[in-house]
Amino acid sequence: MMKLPAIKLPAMTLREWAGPLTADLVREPAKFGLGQVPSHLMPDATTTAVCGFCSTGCGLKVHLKDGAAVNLTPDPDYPVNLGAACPKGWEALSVLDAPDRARMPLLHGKEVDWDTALRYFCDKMRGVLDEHGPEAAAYLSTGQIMFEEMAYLGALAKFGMGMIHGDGNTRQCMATAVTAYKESFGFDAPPFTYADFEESDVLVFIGANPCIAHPIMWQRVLRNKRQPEIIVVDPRTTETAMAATQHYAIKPKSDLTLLYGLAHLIIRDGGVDTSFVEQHTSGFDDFQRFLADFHPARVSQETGISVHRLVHFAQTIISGTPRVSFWWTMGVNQGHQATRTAQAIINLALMTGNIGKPGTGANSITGQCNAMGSRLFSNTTNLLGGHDFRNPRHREKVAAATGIPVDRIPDRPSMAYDQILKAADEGKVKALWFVATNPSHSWIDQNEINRILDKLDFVVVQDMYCTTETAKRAHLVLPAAGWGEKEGCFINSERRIGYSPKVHRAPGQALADFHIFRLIAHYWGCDDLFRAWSSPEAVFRVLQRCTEDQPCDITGINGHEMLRKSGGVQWPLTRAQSSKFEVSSWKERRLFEDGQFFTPDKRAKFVFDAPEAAPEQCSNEYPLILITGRGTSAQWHTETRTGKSAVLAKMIPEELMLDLNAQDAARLGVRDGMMVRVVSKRAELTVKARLTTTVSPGEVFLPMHDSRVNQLTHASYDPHSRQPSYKHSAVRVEK
Ligand SMILES: Nc1nc2c(c(=O)[nH]1)N[C@H]1C(S)=C(S)[C@@H](COP(=O)(O)OP(=O)(O)OC[C@H]3O[C@@H](n4cnc5c(=O)[nH]c(N)nc54)[C@H](O)[C@@H]3O)O[C@H]1N2
Ligand SMILES: Nc1nc2c(c(=O)[nH]1)N[C@H]1C(S)=C(S)[C@@H](COP(=O)(O)OP(=O)(O)OC[C@H]3O[C@@H](n4cnc5c(=O)[nH]c(N)nc54)[C@H](O)[C@@H]3O)O[C@H]1N2
Ligand code: SF4
Ligand SMILES: [Mo]
Repeated sequence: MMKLPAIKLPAMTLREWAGPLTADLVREPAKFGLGQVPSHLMPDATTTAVCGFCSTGCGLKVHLKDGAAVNLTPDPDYPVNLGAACPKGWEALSVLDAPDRARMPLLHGKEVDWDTALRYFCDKMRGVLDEHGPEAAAYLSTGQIMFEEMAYLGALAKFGMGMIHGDGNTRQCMATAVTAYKESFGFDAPPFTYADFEESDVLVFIGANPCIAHPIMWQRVLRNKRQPEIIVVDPRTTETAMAATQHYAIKPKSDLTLLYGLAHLIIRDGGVDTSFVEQHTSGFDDFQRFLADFHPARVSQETGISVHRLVHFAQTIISGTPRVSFWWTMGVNQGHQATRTAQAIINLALMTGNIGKPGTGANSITGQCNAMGSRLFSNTTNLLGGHDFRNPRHREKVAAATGIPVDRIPDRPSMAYDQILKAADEGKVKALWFVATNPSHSWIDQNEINRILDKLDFVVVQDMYCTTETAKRAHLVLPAAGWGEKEGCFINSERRIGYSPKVHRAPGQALADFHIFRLIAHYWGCDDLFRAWSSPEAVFRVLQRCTEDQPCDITGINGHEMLRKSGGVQWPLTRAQSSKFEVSSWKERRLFEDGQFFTPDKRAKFVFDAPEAAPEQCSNEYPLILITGRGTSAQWHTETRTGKSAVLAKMIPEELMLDLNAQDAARLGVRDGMMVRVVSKRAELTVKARLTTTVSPGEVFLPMHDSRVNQLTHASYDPHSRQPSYKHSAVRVEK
């Protein structure tokens, strides 16, 4: 038999291989070169901003000299981060000066002036829409521009230019949570506030790796003084799993069975909060009958967790009726039964009465800085303000609030992202307009999307950088200003609306997305419709009117100024609330304190379905499951931004590494550091093997940040949310 290669302890190997641990970076940023002030540039003024990377939404103090940013530091007074920031936040300014910033519009790769670019854009788009109808052109938006901009895009494309379809990269990310909440609570309403991290007795993280992906949320967990149990459900032994008190390394995509198994044990062992269930929920009896089959022996067999440990997990949630909060991210949202899995988490919170109280909740952590803004204001699946395109009363209301004639509002929602791409493949969609997203790298089964993009009549990419994989395939590139080069608002994971100012000049002729949309409205000839949409703040006011009487009502916010002064405001804030509240009481608010949900009967619903096997299973030819996700706290998605920082470059592995369990490596004769081929039915890549115990035998892991990884992934989707299942593809590894 082959000798097993020597393995070091996982914590050590992670530190050696993946660079410094996030916790060190947060504690001692200067040691890693973060936040250095250039000595010749001593700032003369300071303003505050909200970070434009992840959905934590940290407050940053931006230090200015002669009105321009020279440096930044985390804001100690902002209620989110309380003076901490992760490496990306610290480096937010330096990535703005990269040499590959888009400075001029590019038409077929050649620089042109804005007038030429905008005429071309309007001629081409109008040509497609006139000749082939309103379904022939679509836009694909983002969770990474300000929501005033995002709303302008959605309104311009649909109400102004007459498109029916537009989706966004939030489909890749948040569609599952949206669908799950809507069905269970009656509205897409994450109930929590970050104080819940500090106020729980038990925190359960399912398919979430906050140490890497939301490091400052993790800092909030570390502030918890209740000596909490921290439970992590993740097939991999992540940094977060290492820091947890209990780690359940389940078989990939067996979460639904696990969660039903826990519900079964909670009922068996008398852990149900019957009074909450009777007063505030519906469907529990059917759920209870359904759970009868999920006895521990079966659940143990299907998840790989022993019966003894399942019982311990269930007991941790119920014994002594602790405050339990449940947190989930992409390990749940990206799956073939993602919506039901998210709802199985919601069901656990409901049946144990863990909602609407400090330290509780069924809490979806969002991803991008403004993913929550896109859920309310992107005008893609929902009509502005969480309304329904199909509902004539909603169309009337939004028409009145926006001043747009009602007959310009489509009476149906957009197709989902994958359906738009399918229609493009079938020749029904001829033109696509991408704004602040890079799907040639990030979309599932990448060779397919690239094949489809190459057939289109017209591809427009509006981005900060002209070198993105998608921009390289575009007929027209529109150069955009980025975070810090324009103003507007983001909504973070806890529903907090924060304002970010302009502190840096955009390069060349790059323009704020907001101004690009205004110019397009003008060149298209529909600027009359948007007369009231003259500035981000004016759009903010329009959007406030759209939210009136919705669960996300923000009519009580007195403009951008109030957001700047108050450390951000969580939705809702109605006029009535705002006249009644003191500023100090806005700092932290959670939903459902009165047990009233947004469904017609005000009860939260138990929703469930039988578990099914993932579509692509292992075979003799492809015996390993490929999991993908975030690599380090210094890398952001397709690396267009973070890849430009010399400081961040020192914190990441030099090349793409495949995490491979030592047992599998021994069987394959692969040694640590050897180059191997990873082969799926769709493609093969050559990468460096990293032998580790952080993945189980039979599983391998690749970070999503390398542009090749999505060549391997198998395209399947949750049927309810149509979110791609990025984390379950069959592969083999060859020497
Ligand atoms: N540094 C950094 N931070 C980021 C981002 C970034 O690119 N870089 N992106 C932001 C965005 S948009 C998002 S959406 C979030 C994502 O934040 P996370 O969801 O926390 O990150 P991921 O690494 O994609 O996935 C989380 C975990 O799911 C696990 N997982 C895989 N399959 C399964 C499964 O079947 N069951 C369970 N229970 N777990 C599984 C993976 O092993 C992984 O550790 O991060 C945000 N923050
Ligand atoms: N295999 C695998 N693939 C995944 C995932 C996974 O876990 N595994 N996760 C998925 C998830 S959760 C997500 S959110 C997606 C992210 O996928 P993408 O959205 O494609 O990733 P980003 O690199 O964030 O792309 C954002 C783009 O917007 C540009 N940009 C930034 N700011 C601005 C701005 O203000 N204006 C304009 N116009 N452009 C701007 C950036 O330069 C960049 O090109 O990836 C998904 N893909
Ligand atoms: S945790 Fe997220 S919001 Fe905070 S500094 Fe890092 S990237 Fe920015
Ligand atoms: Mo995401």
